[in-house]
Amino acid sequence: MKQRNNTLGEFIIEKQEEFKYSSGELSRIINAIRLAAKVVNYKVNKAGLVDIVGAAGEQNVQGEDQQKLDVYANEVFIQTLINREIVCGIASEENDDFIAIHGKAGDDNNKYVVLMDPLDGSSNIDVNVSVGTIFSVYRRVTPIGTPVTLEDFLQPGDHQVAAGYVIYGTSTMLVYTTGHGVNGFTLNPAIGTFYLSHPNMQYPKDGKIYSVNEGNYIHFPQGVKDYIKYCQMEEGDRPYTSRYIGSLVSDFHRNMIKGGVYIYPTSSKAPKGKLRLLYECNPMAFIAEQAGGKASDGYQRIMEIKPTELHQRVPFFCGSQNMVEKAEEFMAKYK
Ligand code: P6P
Repeated sequence: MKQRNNTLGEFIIEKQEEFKYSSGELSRIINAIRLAAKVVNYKVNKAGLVDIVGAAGEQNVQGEDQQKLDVYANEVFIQTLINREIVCGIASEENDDFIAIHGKAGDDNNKYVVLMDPLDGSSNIDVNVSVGTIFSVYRRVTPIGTPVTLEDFLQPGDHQVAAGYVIYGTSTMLVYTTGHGVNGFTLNPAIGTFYLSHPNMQYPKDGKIYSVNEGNYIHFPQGVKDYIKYCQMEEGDRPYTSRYIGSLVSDFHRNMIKGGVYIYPTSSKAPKGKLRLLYECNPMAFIAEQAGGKASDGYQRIMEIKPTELHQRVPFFCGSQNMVEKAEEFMAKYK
């Protein structure tokens, strides 16, 4: 059947009935993210032209130099969500603590929380490599009408009601799921409209691309070292191709279209891994599983992990099901 050239706005309205518990608030969250993505996209595309490139001189909670575009993107997404009065709390990679949001009437009646990495891969901005925004949405677990608490954010990934990313690349795309498959929308910058360009995205079960920072090889667990050697062996459809952009959203997006696996393991330099569970791994895992892919920490499903800290890090193995499972086989040998 010819896919009608839906705009994101039309798509959200059409799918509204799928949000059986939502009175339209979840749709309004996606719409808020749609607007913020356009605003950030405009600045990202101008980054080389105006003085917002380069470190802001401050450091974020991760101790990483905060690029001005990081700060800008964080403020745009936070403000857009606050203005729409649809969430009761926001957690961001750029903020030490979560942000409690009270309605204009000072109420706490909104029932969703949003967690995000407003500009992942921002160290690539100065070298003109694509970057992305990652977001994750939960229903709050504490009583509506009471102030949001840390408990509302420390939920396992299986409780997500929506997750997605924006990739600011050769074209700007918004890819998201609400638990009913994964759909990708491409921005037409001339008119500022997202069009459904990638309906029902599926992770190929197999692939020939592995994405890992092999510069850390000597620091990797033996199971990861063995898997990398497996990928490099001359046998069957191997050796695979190594592709690592250094931007999770970009590597993930390419692997979802072409087939592949992304691995950020523990290492002696990153004993718990580098990626954050709440606003990088869980949302990408939700998308991966909804597209028929897989996401684990090398041993268990990412979305089963019960979070204990807002910015906790986990090892991340994500992508084509058969490739993740092969990597897990090597990891299991040394458990
Ligand atoms: P490394 C970007 O900082 C990021 O969080 C991911 O987007 C990316 O895949 C990874 O870290 C790159 O980390 O240590 O390989 O430079």
